[in-house]
Amino acid sequence: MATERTLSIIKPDAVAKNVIGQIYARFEAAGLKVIAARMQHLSQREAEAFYAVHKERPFFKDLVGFMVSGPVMIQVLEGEGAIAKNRELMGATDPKKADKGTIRADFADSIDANAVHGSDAPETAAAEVAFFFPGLAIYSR
Ligand code: RTP
Ligand code: MG
Repeated sequence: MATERTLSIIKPDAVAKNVIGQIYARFEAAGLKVIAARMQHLSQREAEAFYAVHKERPFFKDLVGFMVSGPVMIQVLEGEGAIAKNRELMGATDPKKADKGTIRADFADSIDANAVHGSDAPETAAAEVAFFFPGLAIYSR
């Protein structure tokens, strides 16, 4: 499998719970390397632009409202099959349906406050990395 990069966000609920380190430890244990990172409190416009693919969905307003409710931790993860690996670590969107031992099963409260975001395909990963880290140095060694 090829080395990939994926965009990960630790959402406001998990930042508020003080579990950034525990989530990073899971990335590291799975062989994913943090090669860029920034804590940021997203503006309404930034959150709407980031989640623009969902703008016609009924949950869009709640999703954006939640994402601007507090600071988030944004990172680029690099590793073998990083996109799928991160999605596996995250677990299902609804924490009630997430497998035991996944980030969402262990740290998320609801489908809205679900602890983490992860890119879902190579095209979205490339676009999402560029959205938050345009032209920024990314340290892979
Ligand atoms: P994410 O994009 O945040 O990594 O989550 P995901 O791929 O697992 O889920 P996605 O379908 O992309 O939805 C984005 C976020 O919107 C909220 N959502 N609510 N009420 C609902 O039916 C519903 N569906 C999705 C979730 O917070 C989800 O993470
Ligand atoms: Mg998604």
